[in-house]
Amino acid sequence: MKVGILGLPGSGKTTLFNLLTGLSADTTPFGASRREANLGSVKVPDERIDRLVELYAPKKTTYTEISFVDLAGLPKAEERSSGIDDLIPHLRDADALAIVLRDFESALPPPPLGKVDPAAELDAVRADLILADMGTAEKRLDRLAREKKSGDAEKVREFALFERLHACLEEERFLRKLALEPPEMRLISGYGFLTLKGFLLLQNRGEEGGDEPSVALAGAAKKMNAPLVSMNTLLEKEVIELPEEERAEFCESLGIAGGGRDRFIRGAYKALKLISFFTAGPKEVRAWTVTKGSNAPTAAGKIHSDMERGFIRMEVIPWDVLVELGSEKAVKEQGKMGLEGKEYIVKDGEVVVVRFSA
Ligand SMILES: Nc1nc2c(ncn2[C@@H]2O[C@H](COP(=O)(O)OP(=O)(O)OP(=O)(O)O)[C@@H](O)[C@H]2O)c(=O)[nH]1
Ligand SMILES: [Mg+2]
Repeated sequence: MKVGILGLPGSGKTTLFNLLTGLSADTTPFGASRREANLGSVKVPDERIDRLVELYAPKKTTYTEISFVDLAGLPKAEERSSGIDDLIPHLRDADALAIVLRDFESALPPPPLGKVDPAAELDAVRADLILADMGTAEKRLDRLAREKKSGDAEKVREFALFERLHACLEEERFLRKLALEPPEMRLISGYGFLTLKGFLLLQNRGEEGGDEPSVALAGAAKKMNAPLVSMNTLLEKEVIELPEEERAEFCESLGIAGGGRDRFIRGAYKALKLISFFTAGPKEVRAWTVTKGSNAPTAAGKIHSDMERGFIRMEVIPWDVLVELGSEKAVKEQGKMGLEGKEYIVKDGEVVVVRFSA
């Protein structure tokens, strides 16, 4: 699973990428070339795993991972001829997009819109995404207009669907606002529409900003159904470079909560619309990832394809029940273990054992 980091030039994308990954990609102003993309992956912090580890003391612990791609800044309006086209292959490839909004003063580089205005930056990025999708929809519509002349009912239906998409974008709304039916989603899944993806917003603060999200951005994020994280990325990097026992005091002296890196990663995870389930034993405690709403065999297939093919049943215990009662045995004795079939929808935080025939 991959999250693309985008935003206007100099909004702090690469600084964020470095905070997330612990890498040291170049952040000299205007230093990065337009096509350059940095790629790195990070463990998703998860307290539930830590609790399970206390219980099982396993030889090995495996967290889930997300990869992040740091992209060049979107071009400014007057440079639009170069378009966001260069970036689109990277964006299409991402499962969710994180938009970095600059809310800090600095001369180097100056704010891309001439002044610090994160809400306006969000509008600019949104407009770019909508424009890109509009281009995709128009290309397909042109083709379908010709194809549907044959009277092919399927093409006629598809044409009508793409007209709906186009109309939605013309109203400056993201495609994810359309309540599309599963067959419609399947029809358009191959086009890589950007405004269908999950989104996450970062309000990138300056020295005096603190880390409470501003009301205006919180409103915009809510409308987009996107988690919003507010932090000073540069400072957060200093924080995590300190020894753990010094962090709290440092944060307090700066008037920030800290923990921004973890908040952001968890937000990204949320934007991806994923849930985690766990397998736990003395050998390994491990988190697995599956799209929200997946059934038990699909989830089992993440562990091993044989488990999906030969799926019989799934033993299910919510992690907190397991931690509270202290052992699988105690859970079973109290009748708190679920034994679920193929239709069962796996929920976030369940510890499972798959029964299958090889
Ligand atoms: N004060 C302050 N400065 C920051 C913050 N985040 C980044 N910067 C500075 O802003 C400059 C640009 O940061 P980058 O991370 O390179 O920005 P970018 O969005 O990757 O820039 P492009 O790749 O050129 O589009 C660097 O000098 C950073 O040190 C922040 O939270 N606060
Ligand atoms: Mg950069």
